[in-house]
Amino acid sequence: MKDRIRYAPLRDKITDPATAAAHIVDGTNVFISGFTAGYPKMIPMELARRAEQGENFKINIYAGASTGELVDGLLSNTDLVNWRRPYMSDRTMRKKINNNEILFKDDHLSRLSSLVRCGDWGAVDVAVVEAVAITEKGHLVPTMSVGNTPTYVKHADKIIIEMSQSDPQGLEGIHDIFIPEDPPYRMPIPLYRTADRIGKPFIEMNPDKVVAILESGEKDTCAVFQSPGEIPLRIGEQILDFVRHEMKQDRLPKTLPWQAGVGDVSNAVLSRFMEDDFFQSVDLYSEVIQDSVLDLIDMGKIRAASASAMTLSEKARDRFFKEIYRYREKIILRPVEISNSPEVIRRLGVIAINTALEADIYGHVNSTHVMGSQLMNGIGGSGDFERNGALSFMVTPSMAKNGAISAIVPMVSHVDHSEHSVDVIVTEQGLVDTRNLTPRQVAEAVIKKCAHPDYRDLLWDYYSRAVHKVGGHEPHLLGEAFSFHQRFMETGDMKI
Ligand code: 0RQ
Repeated sequence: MKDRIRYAPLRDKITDPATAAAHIVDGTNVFISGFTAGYPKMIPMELARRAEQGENFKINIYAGASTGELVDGLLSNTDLVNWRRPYMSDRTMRKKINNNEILFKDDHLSRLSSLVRCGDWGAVDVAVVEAVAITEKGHLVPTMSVGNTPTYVKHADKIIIEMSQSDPQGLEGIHDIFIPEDPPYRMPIPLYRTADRIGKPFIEMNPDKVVAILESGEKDTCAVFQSPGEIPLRIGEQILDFVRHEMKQDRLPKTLPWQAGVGDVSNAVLSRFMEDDFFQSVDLYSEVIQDSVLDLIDMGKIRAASASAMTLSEKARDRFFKEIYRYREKIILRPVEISNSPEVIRRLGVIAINTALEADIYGHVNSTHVMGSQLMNGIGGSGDFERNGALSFMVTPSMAKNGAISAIVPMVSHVDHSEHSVDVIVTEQGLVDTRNLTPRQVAEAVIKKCAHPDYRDLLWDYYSRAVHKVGGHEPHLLGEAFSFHQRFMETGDMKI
């Protein structure tokens, strides 16, 4: 491990997990690295061990976005979490948040670092971060994600480092760390092309704040990607057909970068690029890089891929690590406030694709709360990209739970993305470009093209009665707007 700590004075800080974790006690604000990958593992395991031995304490845990089983799963199972921010996707944690046992607030990911720097999240007591190296000058080289780590390290009173032995030192050079200015006197972020590097290849760190360094052989829990099913492929195909058509008509420049959220649909869209001769040289300006990006790089189709993290399957991670020097030329990992910056997304003209739980007939979207009340994961970066993209797609299968739920409803039960942020709605049934349609035209097209045939008559019945009985710009029957949801909650099926 000593070769990874090139700043010699810090080698004295190598210690064991119990000694390191002693800096974390009841009420400590713990700010961790991690954005789907690159989160600490040794300290959470040690905290869980203490809890299992009967120590009674709770911590506030702040990450970049979701982490893995060893953080959110383990800490929730051992009842150690008081507050958790931001996005998470762990089942146990989700349950406890919905039971109000864990305090949670959903935020746009791009805003968080700045809020922390302004002190809005309280004191940064301890930063716990995973790294592949410490440079000669005592700066930190992160692992597979950047997230909010630069800000957490900058503002922490104490820093604990988990030095990964499983991530290769070849990751050094892939990161581009730039911390923008804070309100009210913000200068522009000087990023004009996806491939631009505007910062340093390490996170600036005051080595005097480092209280402990641990040797870690633990690996990130890997993503599991199945080959895309029929529905994601159909959605992906329609998006590419639509964009190709817009580009051929000269309504959209050919060089716009793409963003795709996490999950099967994003993977399906990207895998469609492989078979498509029209898209030969693609830029990705996204928040997460998934398996299919490596395939596209191998095919020579990627000019540059910029994100805040790499979320890979085990197989893809092995392949990436083996040929890291080749992949590193195309991939840039940035702080999430840069990868998701509204300013940069708008400047570059990103084509954004994100996933909804449900959309309503007028194009408002719920991505986060099932039946209006139960948190699923959080808004993540979807709002950053949908609101600011040059062209914003919102995608969803037309039905969930074996057809008992329609993803197209009269009125969404929670609003994350309003009609003003969503340009195109896509299900496997069809696609509606809402940009030049009135709300009534949107409703008619969405019912006809996006809703599943099993729900079209019900939706049409609601809409036509709303038009005739109430009228207006976006006609609604307020007493019935949530009748689909109510029916599901009472009978287990939205159909009558
Ligand atoms: O339930 O897990 O019990 O089977 O929701 O749905 O279809 O598997 O889709 O995994 O892509 O998740 C919106 C949650 C979709 C996700 C959401 C049920 C369904 C299933 C999952 P089960 P699918 P996905 C990148 C950008 C917001 C954040 C974001 C998400 C489960 O994409 O969190 O985009 N997005 N971030 O059965 C009730 C409905 C439902 C429903 C689906 N209408 N009502 N349940 N389900 N539709 C991430 C970062 O920022 C890092």
